[in-house]
Amino acid sequence: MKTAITELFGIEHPIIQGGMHFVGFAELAAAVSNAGGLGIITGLTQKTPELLAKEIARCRDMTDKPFGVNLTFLPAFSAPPYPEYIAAIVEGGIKAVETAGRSPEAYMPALKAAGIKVIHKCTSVRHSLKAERIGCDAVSVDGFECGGHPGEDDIPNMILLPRAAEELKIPFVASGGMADGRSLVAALSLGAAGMNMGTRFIATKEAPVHQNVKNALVAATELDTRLIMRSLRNTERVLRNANVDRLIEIEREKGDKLKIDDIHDQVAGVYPKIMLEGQMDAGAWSCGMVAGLIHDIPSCKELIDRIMEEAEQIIRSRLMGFLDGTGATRKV
Ligand code: FMN
Repeated sequence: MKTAITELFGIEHPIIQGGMHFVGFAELAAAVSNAGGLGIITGLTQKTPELLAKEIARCRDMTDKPFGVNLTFLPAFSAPPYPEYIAAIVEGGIKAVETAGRSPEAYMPALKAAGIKVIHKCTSVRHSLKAERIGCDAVSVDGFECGGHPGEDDIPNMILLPRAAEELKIPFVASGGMADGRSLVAALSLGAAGMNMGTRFIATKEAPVHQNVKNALVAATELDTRLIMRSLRNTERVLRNANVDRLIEIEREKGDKLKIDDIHDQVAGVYPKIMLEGQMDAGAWSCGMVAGLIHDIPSCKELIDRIMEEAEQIIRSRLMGFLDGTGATRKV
């Protein structure tokens, strides 16, 4: 399948693995890229630019296919040394960067000068248009369903994607709630040129996280995520657990007076405990509603091959069937 996204990034299939804190290590990025998608190393999970340079080199040892790096731009008071991280990316020969969080505008000249293709993750049409204006090559349009930070507009992909298609000139991928061939065909139908998956890629053989995390995703349903930190305008969709229930109780008690310090124990430094040690109640961790569509733990290649086969089958058989008259009695 060729789309604007496969051509932009030089990949075989229009499937991107979104950056994920304490998940997007070299093992996962390489496995996704080896399977024909675009694997992404999560830049800030590496505590220093030097460590990111090593992680890029490790990934390069595991794949000769293109892979990218995610750079999440945090509020100014906690800003890591972004120019140094970008230097590590450029020197590592990376040609694709997924930016997220705040606008990457200040860093676009450095990224473009190095010939890097930038895909910015946005949760709204207005932010997508801004990304286009400042020279991003593509956008990852992240609907309300998504794991992580869905923004504050709460527009699901059924509306957000066609709205993005109405306004954008640059290509975009659908992000949030994507899991299988059905998701890919739906995304293409709504105007996207591919899809970005986060949560689904955690439940794969190669994702270097504790087995408890993968099992929790298989066990979870679409009813099991919660939105937290809404009153701080930093909304995050997470998997429900004992500590998330406690966090929500604190939010209820404090109302508009909630400060980040009030929920420090539930959100600060919890990712290593969950992802690496498998302490599933240690705190809040990002997870999409798509957990309801995750029923197994395949390898990245099995997952991507299955998605592409299913997408082709849906297009050639199910959709064409509606046109050639055989579709009326077809269930799948
Ligand atoms: N997005 C970022 O830009 N930076 C991150 O550090 C980041 N960490 C994430 C950690 C986890 C555990 C998950 C599930 C998502 C994270 N995301 C992050 C968001 C994903 O890149 C992706 O946009 C999102 O998961 C898409 O929604 P989905 O989970 O429904 O596929």
